[in-house]
Amino acid sequence: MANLIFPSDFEWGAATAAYQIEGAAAEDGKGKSIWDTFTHQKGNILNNDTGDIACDHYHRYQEDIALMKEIGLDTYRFSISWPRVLPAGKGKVNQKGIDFYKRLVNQLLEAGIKPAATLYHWDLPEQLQLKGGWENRDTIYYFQEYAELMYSELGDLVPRWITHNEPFVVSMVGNLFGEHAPGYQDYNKALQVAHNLLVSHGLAVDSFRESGIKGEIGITLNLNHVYAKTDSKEDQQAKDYCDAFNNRWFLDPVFKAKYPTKLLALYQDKFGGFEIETGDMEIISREIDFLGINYYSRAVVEYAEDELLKHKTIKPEQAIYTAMNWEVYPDGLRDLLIRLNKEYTDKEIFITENGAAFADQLAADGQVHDQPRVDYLREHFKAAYQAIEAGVPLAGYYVWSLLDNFEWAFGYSKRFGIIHVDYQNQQQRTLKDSAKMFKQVIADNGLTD
Ligand code: GBH
Repeated sequence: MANLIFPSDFEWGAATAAYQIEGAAAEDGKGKSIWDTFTHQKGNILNNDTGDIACDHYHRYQEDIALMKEIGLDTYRFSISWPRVLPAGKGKVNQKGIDFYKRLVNQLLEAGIKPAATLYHWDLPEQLQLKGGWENRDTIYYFQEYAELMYSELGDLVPRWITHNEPFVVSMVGNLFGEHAPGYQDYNKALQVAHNLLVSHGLAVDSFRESGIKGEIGITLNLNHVYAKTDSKEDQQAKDYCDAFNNRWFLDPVFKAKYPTKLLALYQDKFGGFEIETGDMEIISREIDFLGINYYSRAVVEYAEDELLKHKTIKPEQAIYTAMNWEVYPDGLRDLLIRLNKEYTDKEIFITENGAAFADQLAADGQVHDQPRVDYLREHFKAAYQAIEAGVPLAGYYVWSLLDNFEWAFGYSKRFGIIHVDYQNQQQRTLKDSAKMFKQVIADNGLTD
């Protein structure tokens, strides 16, 4: 019998993103996104995989909703492909794209599953990238118009909205590390992109309030709880820099209307800064209804004199690592939630993503015995429970991911799903052991420690 029981209104869900599962990349009038372009340039993605077909969810969404229902999900988080509904990013609407999301949302509601829609999970319309993408301030206003379109089309049906997924990854991984579309390695660009994303978030919140629709709106940040290798003053400084770069750069503007002072000064000194218009910080810090967090692992850092940000990440030995080489560290989720509640917000928090990639195999019995993922999820559920016990208003938990899918730079080589997808065999879906475990957790609204 389950002895760790969650609050009765706690919501259990799973998450996906449009480019990672939909496929139908050029169907029914969809425009190209920067990910279509990026994946078709050889060498960007492992095995030169693309999202052209992905899980073919665009055609199989009914089957996928039936599987969600079988697992017993309370809620499902998906993202809307901006170029599917606005092929050029602005202007002419693609009705067939709108219709797809209407069908999806209506069927979810019919199945008793609460839809949660993310407006931006990285697939910027290519036409907007040609005009400078997120670095161009105009994109902010096009995003707001796109958001308004979706509120008016789906606002009565979708009770939970997320403006952006992981502005850190969009700005830094896409424009500083160059591993994601659009593939730049330019600090100035990355900082301007981060700022513009945040302003666009605030404006999309404004439009949401003005629309008068009933639901709730928030933003999803990927947060990396940071630990110092030792108590030394240097390592503590390293931790502070790493936290400012990864976490506070986004948390502080959203909740405190300012950038971290020390890091902002360093950026201004080093790169001349980026453009912040009068009123931007007020826009960015508009009141939201909830904070979404994506948690996968922690960071452990030590002091590194030669680094711009005075730290480097170390990989603790004697730890378990996932197929992404990310350390399994459930306590970090608890610590992070407690910190957010203490330092940033009393609002509800949703874990909008948590999960792990492991080298799953379809076994001879036709099943997928993904014990490492079962263990990973159970330990993180327990950490979430502990945070609730400590008083954190954690309201729901979306597992990443519903399906194995296109894992960005790693293509199809990494499997995060609780449902196995056999890309070689007509996209056959199989519930993994982790999905069955999750089904039980949902049925019990809790688990046994
Ligand atoms: C998410 O991003 C995305 O929202 C989702 O689309 C994606 O499929 C999923 O996660 C899985 O990758 O190398 O140890 O320093 C995750 C973003 C950013 C996760 C940085 C881990 C650092 C790990 N992440 N990160 S480490």
